[in-house]
Amino acid sequence: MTIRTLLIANRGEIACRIARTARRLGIRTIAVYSEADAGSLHVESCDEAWPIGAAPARDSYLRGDVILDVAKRAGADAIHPGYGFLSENADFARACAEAGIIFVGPPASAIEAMGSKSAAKQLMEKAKVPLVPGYHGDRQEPAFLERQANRIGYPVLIKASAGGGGKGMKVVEQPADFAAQLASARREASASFGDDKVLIEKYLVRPRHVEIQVFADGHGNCLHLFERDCSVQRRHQKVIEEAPAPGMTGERRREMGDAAVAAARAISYVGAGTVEFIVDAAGDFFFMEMNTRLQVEHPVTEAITGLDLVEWQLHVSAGGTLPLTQDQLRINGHAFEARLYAEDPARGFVPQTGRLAALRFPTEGVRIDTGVREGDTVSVHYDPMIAKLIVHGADRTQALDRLVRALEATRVAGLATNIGFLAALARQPAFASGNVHTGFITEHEA
Ligand code: MV4
Repeated sequence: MTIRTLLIANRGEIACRIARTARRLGIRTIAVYSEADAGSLHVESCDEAWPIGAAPARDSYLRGDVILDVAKRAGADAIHPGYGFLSENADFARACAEAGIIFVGPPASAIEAMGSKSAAKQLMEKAKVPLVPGYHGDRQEPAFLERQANRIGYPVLIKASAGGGGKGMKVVEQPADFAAQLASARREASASFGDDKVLIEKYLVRPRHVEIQVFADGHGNCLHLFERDCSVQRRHQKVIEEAPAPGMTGERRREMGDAAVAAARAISYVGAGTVEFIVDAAGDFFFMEMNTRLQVEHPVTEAITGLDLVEWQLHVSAGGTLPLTQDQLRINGHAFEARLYAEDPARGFVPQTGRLAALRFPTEGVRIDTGVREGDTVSVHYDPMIAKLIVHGADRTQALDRLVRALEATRVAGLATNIGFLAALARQPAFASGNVHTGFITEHEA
């Protein structure tokens, strides 16, 4: 199989980034766009563009049926879903396959296997991937779950089985609070996911979030492209990511890499995926979830490996074998990514909308992934991310220095952004020391 025409079922920076690689590979690109995006950069970045509906995502970028129909009419051999939107929609992946169009992502069965946290944990347990002590079985009676919490030991965390990204999580400090927190977790899970099933875990205080990039082909090969540390988050929104993870040893990297590959193999994975772990103060690591898509922060992995992950995705989804073996991969230097958002730090980081009256980026020593240009409007309809700034250096100190410079040389006007917040974060001595964990922002906030 070869991909000659690729439909990009997304918008913004990721659609532009996918189009760039497709172009370089001589692949014709088809953009799709909502009514709000007719004049957008991703439309301009593609060879051809098709309208798919009104501005709200549910009326356009989430319309799998409409997008598949465009793909057929435009003669696309493949659809790249990017991240978000349809990227982890197993029904859409299956519909593509049934229509004879390559879904640039894993098989529908692999997406489904990771869709339920409890089911995923049961699979990971069988594959001997380390799990946080906890209960992830089918029994849901309050008295039974409370006994499990006592067995695990407090504090415990109640998570929605159908959840992800921190939604519906409840920390329980002591047995007296368990029943009320369980009821609350169930209500939230039911309202957010239409499924009130929960699981119980030992609550780790201030863990690091370290994730492993994995890649598999359809011929039984699977490897990892090292780790990213994404600990620096604000309310489960990643702010600065880096690769490799500070403090990682070669031995720990091999263990985590092997565990991530085992996780991918357990669900017959194909394509790019990310296995998320939380790491405690002692350096022990535990499986959290697997994201069955290309992630926002993939450029830091590209920076330290010198590879193009979208090129690998297209190659593997067209039936190719992985271009390299595990022993051919090396980490070169250090990379950071900072996410520039239209949001106001002075007002609780509320998303901002409006016209980007000015938008200027430095051109030296930084990769800018963006889907907007000066004069464009940030609308209420989509994620308010303006750009990702990605820097690379020979070591962490040099890369961090380049990040600070890149942030200082960026100019945005017309709406409030988090640029000052990012620069202050990057200049924090505690950040420079590499002592990052998921409570970092909370603890260093004025
Ligand atoms: C945890 C945890 C501590 N202990 N699980 C948040 C998102 C979801 N993917 C998992 N999360 C967490 N699970 C146990 N058993 C702490 C977090 C957590 C977190 C994890 C990754 C990145 C940022 C975070 C911020 C707060 C809490």
